[in-house]
Amino acid sequence: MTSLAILVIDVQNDFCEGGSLAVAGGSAVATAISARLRSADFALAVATRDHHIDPGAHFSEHPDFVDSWPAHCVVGTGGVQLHPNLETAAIAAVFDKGEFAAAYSGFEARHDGVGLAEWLRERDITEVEVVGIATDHCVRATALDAVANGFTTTVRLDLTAGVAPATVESALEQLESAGVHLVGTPYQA
Ligand code: VGL
Repeated sequence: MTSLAILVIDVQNDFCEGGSLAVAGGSAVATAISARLRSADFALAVATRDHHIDPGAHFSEHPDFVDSWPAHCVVGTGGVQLHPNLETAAIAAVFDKGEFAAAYSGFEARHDGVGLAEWLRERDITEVEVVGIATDHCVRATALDAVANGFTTTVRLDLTAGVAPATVESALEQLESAGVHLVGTPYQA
């Protein structure tokens, strides 16, 4: 399993209970991911963060919760920080995305100027396990990009939380037809 990286997607205060765009089950998923990260059953783990400064129409005062959202994960606020239930000891690097435009995929994120795909390839990673928030948005987009970048890709549904049942359902169909392995049962609030 030494070629496996765990990608912890957007487990941030604003996406968990009490945050500005709270996803039901977010803080429980953070705890469950921490247990996964304590196993030694992977080569490395990274985290991504939504990291907004002025992402334009991604924020709205009248959000549709599909393409526009309440302000969230704004740089300089507590909401952008990783949730305290997420143990970060095993996380090798944090990748940030979305400063000036919507960025759902972790593959749009950068760490010290290096994109995620390049960073993983430099470390001989060939397989990824995607976990985090939200199943129907950033987890979905990250897993689709992982496959498109040639990584063998699994989403651990028991380590994800989704915004809405209808979009989770269509996300799972999309992931399956893209060749993403789906493991576990989605968290239901
Ligand atoms: C996300 C909605 C808006 C996510 C980000 O992390 O899945 N969802 N921005």
